[in-house]
Amino acid sequence: MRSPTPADRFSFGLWTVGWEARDPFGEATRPPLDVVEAVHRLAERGAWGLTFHDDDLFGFRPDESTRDKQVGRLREVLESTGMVVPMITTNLFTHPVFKDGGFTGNDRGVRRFALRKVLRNIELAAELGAQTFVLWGGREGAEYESAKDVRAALDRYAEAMDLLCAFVLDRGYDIRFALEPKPNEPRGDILLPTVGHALAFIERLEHPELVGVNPEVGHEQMAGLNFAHGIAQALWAGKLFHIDLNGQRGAKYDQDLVFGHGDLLNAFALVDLLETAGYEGPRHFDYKPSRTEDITGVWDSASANMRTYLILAERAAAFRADPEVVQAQALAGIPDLALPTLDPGESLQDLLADRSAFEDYDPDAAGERGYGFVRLHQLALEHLTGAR
Ligand code: GLT
Ligand code: MN
Ligand code: MN
Ligand code: MN
Repeated sequence: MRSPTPADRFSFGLWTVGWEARDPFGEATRPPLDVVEAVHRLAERGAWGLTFHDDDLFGFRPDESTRDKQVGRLREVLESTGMVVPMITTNLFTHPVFKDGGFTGNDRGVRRFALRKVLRNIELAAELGAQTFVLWGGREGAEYESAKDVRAALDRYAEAMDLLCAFVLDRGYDIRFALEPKPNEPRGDILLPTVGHALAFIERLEHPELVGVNPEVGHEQMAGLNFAHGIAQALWAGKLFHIDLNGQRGAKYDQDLVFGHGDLLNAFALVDLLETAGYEGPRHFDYKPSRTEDITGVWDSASANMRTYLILAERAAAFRADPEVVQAQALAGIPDLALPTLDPGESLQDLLADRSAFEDYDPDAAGERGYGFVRLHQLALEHLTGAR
């Protein structure tokens, strides 16, 4: 397998490799990781970009000199390594002030503070050339129905997004927003819980063209959904602005495993989709090196994400190129689905007049067709596992 290169556009959150592995039951198992060290180690492994929250880089409410110093250190290491910052995001979840949410907290002062914190970080995104601004609303939600007026909360969410879009337009920044859905954790129920909810929300905003989604593999899988299907719909809607790749094993707490270390067949389908659908955005890993790992394990796991992606891309290409697969796809009717159901120029009236479509159609005969989907999927599995 070839090594990753910047042309692959692999990026990592500073909070991923930098996770000290504190969980609800135990303290940190690893020391803090400095941003300069992180960028060097990622660059030497072939990564292209670093992403971060404001708090990851300079903490919550730093004084101006600390903030400037940290941004300066980041700029320097970007310059010396050639790494870029394709995406920035704001932490609206760690500090107690956000315990009932940022944009949709019941407390109006908290909402105004949250907006200012995000606006400040959008300025930094513009300064560093980041073109995507992610918003994960992990604290936007509730544990109890009686605690949140969900329709009012959605009004406030939309109000916030409209303000952020107006800001970017007013300043002339080349930045688009990507909403990251998650069904639950840390809140009992999070607003905009899935890709579908987010897509529907976006269409009701004042500037839908500036807002897309940043789906995370594990988050959709926590909701029992097919991630590759969700991504296909986001692509179809022109809304896949960014993506968080990782692994999740079933509907349980958010595992943030290495990409491919969860549902491997779905990861295979996903890479096949991204590589063939013309997605040109970052391949961003949002995983957590497991708590059992020391720093060697951190860097091994970072490399594992990129290596898995490249392996799956290679296997997916081999799958598509296999003549037996092409034949099985034809038998399964895969190419036929791309044909419009009506002929070019055929009208609804023509369809209504076409006896072969209904009166003379033999549904029983059509119902006897075998599609061969199982054989086709087995061919996929054999390519994926290297058996073919
Ligand atoms: C947090 C969350 C991730 C989001 C990050 C962006 S923060 O780690 O669990 O899924 O992508 O805010
Ligand atoms: Mn996650
Ligand atoms: Mn996460
Ligand atoms: Mn994520």
